[in-house]
Amino acid sequence: MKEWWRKAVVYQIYPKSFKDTTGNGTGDLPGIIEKLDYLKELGVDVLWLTPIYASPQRDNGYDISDYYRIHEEYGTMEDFENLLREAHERGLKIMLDIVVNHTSTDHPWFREARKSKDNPYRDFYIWKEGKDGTPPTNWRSKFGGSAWEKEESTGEYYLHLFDVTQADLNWEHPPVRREVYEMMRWWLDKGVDGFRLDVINLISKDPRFPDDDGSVPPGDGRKFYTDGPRVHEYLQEMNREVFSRYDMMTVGEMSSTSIPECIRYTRPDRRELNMTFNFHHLKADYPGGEKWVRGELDFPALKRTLAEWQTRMSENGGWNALFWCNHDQPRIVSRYGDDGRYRKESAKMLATVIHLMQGTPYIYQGEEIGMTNPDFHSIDDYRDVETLNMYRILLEEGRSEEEVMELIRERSRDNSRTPMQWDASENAGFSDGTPWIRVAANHGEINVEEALADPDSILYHYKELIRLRKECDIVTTGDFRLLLEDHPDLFVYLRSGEGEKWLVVNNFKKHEVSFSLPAEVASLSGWKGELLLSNYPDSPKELREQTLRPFESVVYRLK
Ligand code: TEU
Repeated sequence: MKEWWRKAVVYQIYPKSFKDTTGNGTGDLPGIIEKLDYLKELGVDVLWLTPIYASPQRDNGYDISDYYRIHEEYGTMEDFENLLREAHERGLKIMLDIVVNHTSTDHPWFREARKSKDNPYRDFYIWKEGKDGTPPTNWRSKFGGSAWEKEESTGEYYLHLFDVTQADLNWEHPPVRREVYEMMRWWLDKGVDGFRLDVINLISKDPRFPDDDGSVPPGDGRKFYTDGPRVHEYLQEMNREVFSRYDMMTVGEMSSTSIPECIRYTRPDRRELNMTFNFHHLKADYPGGEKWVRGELDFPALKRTLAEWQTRMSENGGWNALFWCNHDQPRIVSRYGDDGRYRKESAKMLATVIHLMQGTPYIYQGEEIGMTNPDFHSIDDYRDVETLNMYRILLEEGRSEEEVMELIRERSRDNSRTPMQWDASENAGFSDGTPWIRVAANHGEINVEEALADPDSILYHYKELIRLRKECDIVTTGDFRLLLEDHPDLFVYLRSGEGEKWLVVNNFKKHEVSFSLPAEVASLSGWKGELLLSNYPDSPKELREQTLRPFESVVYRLK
């Protein structure tokens, strides 16, 4: 099918935490092969693997030291080729994570570059003189601290928007771009089917490198490199040199981006990317956009944001990647749902909300069984570089240990990185050794084995959503309209297309809410509705005024 990616469902695998077959406590490629039948059964089409390349693992593989080798703990190139073959035999596609905003400082390019100012690889990275003993600009790293590190041997600073061991590549330098395109083609020639491009909207920096005057929050320098001056030119070149030559899919991870920019990135006639991830809906519980401050979900803001991205992208020919979870985000059921008494109901409701919007949905490992944040209490249980940096920085700022740990429990990226829960055994069936990060204590109740045995499980709800998408084109092509915009508890929307209308009604609250038909629906001729999907066994079969129970979600086909 032309543009098959519009109708596809993607499943994200974090290999480190998926399935260990060697007993070293770290997941691996043979572990993924072992679970392909499970993924096929779920009904997904594409598997996105977060980085599997050689890496010192300071940032779990987002710090690459060799783009052409498999990280040892994950297996060999032969294992990768087996995975590709086994996946393809089952009709599953493989998407790799491409990290080219930066490399590890262990990459041979950087090892050369740091040696001297006239090294042939010097310009692969971004070097600047300091200003009277201070860094070249006041830009902040996304993981805390300055975005510049002084290299003692030459006295110049290099830029790192992330960890100090993740040096930003200099995209202005043509040999960098040539190397990147060649590497991409090398993997595509092997048979991979798509790329997820890490922070790809950060690759073009303002060549003036100005200080951030703080006039636009958060004032950390991002306005000088986010959706930067040459980013569209680079992506068009990448498309010409690489993507256009293969039948593949591309999704760009876009940090702090905007709707107009994402329209530009994804409009097919511009020949850049197929779709983008944006994070605005996952900041609805960040007060003032700040991650490291506790906050409650601003529900009206969440609805407004999702609806705006739906309608404006679609009206202008753009395409969204739809998601609640990934390896950087806390578990959605613990965040916008309820991970206690209403775990099942709220996880299903959230799944319905995201899967019935327009775009290509992504499921992050464990989301389909309603995995929760692990509720760790000691900083020693955490592994993530950002979490450990912020722990130190927040304490230095004078915040109390208790407050900092509370924040970390809520916000840490490790919330989603604990081992996949396959069964109720000691390490959740993830590993026979000691897992690299602790398994969540609730794996006795929450695991794949249990979900497969329970016809009412979250897993089967996901399966049903995937089936609906496959069988009914309205899910892919229909228009989206937000209804009851100002309702404080309900997220209601209407999809229209293919000669049908679907009404999707979701209670985001832990209490009962009475629902009466929005005027737009009541005025439709006859407005008889047939129940297509719900998350309670006895939701009304026909559409009518009703009382929605906590987190109840109902979907009607209107006739
Ligand atoms: O993340 C980019 C990114 O900006 C975030 O989602 C980041 O985790 C957040 O700002 C921290 O608060 C991507 C990867 O998904 C992430 O795992 C990597 O650490 C990062 O790029 C660097 O490669």
